[in-house]
Amino acid sequence: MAMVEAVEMMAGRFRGCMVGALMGDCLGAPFEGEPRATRSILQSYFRRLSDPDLKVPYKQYTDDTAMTRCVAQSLIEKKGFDAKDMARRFVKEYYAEPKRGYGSNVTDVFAALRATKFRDPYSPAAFQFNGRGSYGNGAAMRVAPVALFCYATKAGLVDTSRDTALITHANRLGYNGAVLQCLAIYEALHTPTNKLDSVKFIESLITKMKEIEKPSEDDILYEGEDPYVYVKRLEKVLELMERGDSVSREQVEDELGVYISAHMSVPTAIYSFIRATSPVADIESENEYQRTLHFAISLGGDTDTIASMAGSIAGAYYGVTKIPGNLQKHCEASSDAIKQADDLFSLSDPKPPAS
Ligand code: AR6
Ligand code: MG
Repeated sequence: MAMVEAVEMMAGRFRGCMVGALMGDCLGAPFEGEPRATRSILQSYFRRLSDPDLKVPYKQYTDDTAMTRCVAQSLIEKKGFDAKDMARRFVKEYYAEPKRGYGSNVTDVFAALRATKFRDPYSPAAFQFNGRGSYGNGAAMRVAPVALFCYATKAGLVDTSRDTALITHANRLGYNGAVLQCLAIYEALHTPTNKLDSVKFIESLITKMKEIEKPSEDDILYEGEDPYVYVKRLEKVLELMERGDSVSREQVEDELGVYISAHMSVPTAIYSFIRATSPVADIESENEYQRTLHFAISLGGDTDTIASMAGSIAGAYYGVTKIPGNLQKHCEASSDAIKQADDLFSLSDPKPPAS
C-alpha cells in the first residue's frame, strides 16, 4: 500500500473511533434503563433513521460524550496528559450542562474539585464510597481519545489511561476498566482491516490484563477481593465466542452484565464488537459497524455507554467509511468528533517548527 493511502486509512480509523463512540452514545441513549427493546422496535428504529429523507431533531449526546470531548480537548491542547487541566474541563463542562445524565455519585467529585480549586485533582475521587472509590463505567466510557493520543504520540497507554480515570474513579475496577477499554481500541487500531482474529484479539487482552491486574505492593486488597476480575471476564468472553450465534441476550446479561459498573459493561462492549463481526440471526444489517451498535443496544441495560464503547472499538477497526452517513447525521455534534479525531491524528505528524 502506498504511504499516502496508509496514512489516510489511519486517519479514517481515528475518525471512526471518535464518531463511532459518539453514535453509540446518541443512538443508545433513548433505550438506557428501559426494558430490553424487542427485535421489531430496534429494527424499525434503525430502518427509520437510515431513511435519507427523514428529518428529525438531533439525537443528543449524554455524559459519555460530554466527558470524551473534555479528554480529547485536554490532550490536544496540552499535547499530553495534564490532570488539573482535564479535571477543570470535566467540572466546567458539568456545571455548564449538568443535565447530560451523569452518574449519581460522580457529581460529588465535581463539587469537591470545584470547591478545592483543583489543588489535588486525584483526591476527591479517592474519598468516594467510603474510600473504596467508584467502579462505575464513567472512566471507561470517555477513554477513546487516550487510545488515539497514545497511538499517535507513542505515550504510555496503560499509565495515561489509568491516570485519566483516577480523576473520578479510584476503585481498581473503575480504572482498570478504562485501561482495558483503551487497550481494546488500541488493538483494534493496530489490526489490519479484514485480518481480525477474534480469539487472538481477546487472548492478547487477557495477557495484558494479567500484568495490569497483578497487585502491586501498594495495592492492599480487601478480604476476599479477587484481583483478576477482568482476566476472568475476558475468559468468559472467549467461552461465549465459542458458543457462537446461539448465545442469547439473557445469557450475555447473566454472564457478562449490562450495568453501569465497569466490570459489568466493558467486557460486554468488547464482546459486542466481536459478536457483530459475523451476522447475528435476528439483526438484518449487513453493515458491521451498524450491527455492532444494534447488538449492543439490543442487550438492554446501560445501552448508551455499552454501545458507545463497542462503537469506538468498531469504528477504530472498520474506519469512518464503514459508518453509515444517514445514521451519523442524526447525532449531535458529529463534526466536532471528526475535528477532534483529526487534531489527535495530527499529533502523530508534528510539523517542523517554523524558522
Ligand atoms: N460501591 C457501590 N456502588 C458503586 C460503587 C461502589 N464502590 N462505585 C460505583 N457505584 P458514578 P460514573 C455505582 O456515580 O461511573 C451514566 O449513566 C453507584 O450506584 O461514579 O461516571 C453514564 O452514561 C453509582 O451511582 O458515575 C454511565 O453509564 C454508579 O455506580 C454511568 O452513568 C455510577 O458511578 C457512569 O457513571
Ligand atoms: Mg450510561
